[in-house]
Amino acid sequence: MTIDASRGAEAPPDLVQLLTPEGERVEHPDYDIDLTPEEVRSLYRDLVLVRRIDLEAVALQRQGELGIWASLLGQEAAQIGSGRALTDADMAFPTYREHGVAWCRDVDPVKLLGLFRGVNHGGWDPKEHNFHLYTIVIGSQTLHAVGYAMGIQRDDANAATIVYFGDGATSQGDVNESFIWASVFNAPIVFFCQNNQWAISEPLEKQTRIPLYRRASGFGFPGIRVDGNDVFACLAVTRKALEAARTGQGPTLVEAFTYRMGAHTTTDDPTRYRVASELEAWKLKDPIERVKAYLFKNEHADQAFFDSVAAEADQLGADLRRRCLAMPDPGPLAIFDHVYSEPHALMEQERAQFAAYLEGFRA
Ligand SMILES: Cc1ncc(C[n+]2csc(CCOP(=O)(O)OP(=O)(O)O)c2C)c(N)n1
Ligand SMILES: [Mg+2]
Repeated sequence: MTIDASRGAEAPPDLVQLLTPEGERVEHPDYDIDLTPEEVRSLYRDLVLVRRIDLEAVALQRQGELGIWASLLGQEAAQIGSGRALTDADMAFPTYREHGVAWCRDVDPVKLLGLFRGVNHGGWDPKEHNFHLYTIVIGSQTLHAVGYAMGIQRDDANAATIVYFGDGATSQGDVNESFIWASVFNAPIVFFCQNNQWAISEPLEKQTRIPLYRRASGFGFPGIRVDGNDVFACLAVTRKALEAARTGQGPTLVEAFTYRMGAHTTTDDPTRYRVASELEAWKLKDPIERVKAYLFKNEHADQAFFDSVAAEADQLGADLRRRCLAMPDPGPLAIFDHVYSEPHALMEQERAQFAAYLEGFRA
């Protein structure tokens, strides 16, 4: 396998950026945004808290309390920026890594852990939060999302759909089919691709010969690349794309150019396939540090503010840990629940058989 050590060292062309890694505000003719100091502080708080949720989950997995965890480290801005662009009426379809979007949809973070602890199949009500359950089968949620978008289009709802997927997922048939359906039916959807440069150990070069956002033009809708480590730009670009969807202008592909700073999941060891210098180059583009620098430089926040967010993060982490450990294990027969929405003869038969088998241990 060849490794391109220069990947990520330079900003790619055609990248919408509103906040540099040094925390300088830059203007963009098509994608500007006017944020109050309070709004920026709120985005900073979101970024810090979701990083903390993620860190705590990694620690819980390392201590044997979760079976596996997919870290979002490095992708906080892409998720918070896009997640905060959503209205309550919009619907989001995540992969398994969208913990930051879940935060924006008001999903209690402990509910994210149930699936990874193996105590449920995904612990929230998608309808309550307009946030679908996590999807592990790569790319399949794009088809679900386009179907949903076509539904709300027929309902004439003032809403849009957003679907998240990775760079690797763009090679899946499902994703390409969903692009075609969305395009031809002018579905109100935003395809939000977090290009974190890797699909487990496969680098981006194995997925595409052109920048991913340029794929959209072949399907007949606009594609745009945004600095995925810039929360302002992710917010501005996603907001505009969602508004286009809501107003009958059809789909947009947003490529959030970012980097997976951690392992693919806790079962993965990235030191086996990528060079350390690549990670070091991306650390300089940390999504949280640039917002902190911006707030400091512009005197929009003082040390007391940063300390209070850090204290809130500590408390959130401790609370998450406590509530994770308190999650009850399901009974052995629970596996038969929710397989079908209505009673099902075969399922009842299998449940009875398994109950009888378990009963045999009592004697
Ligand atoms: C259909 C399917 N094929 C293979 C896998 C195994 N798999 C899990 S994650 C992954 C890589 C996904 O990469 P990407 O789309 O870039 O998302 P990322 O994990 O980087 O966020 C693969 C191949 C799967 N879950 N589903
Ligand atoms: Mg990826």
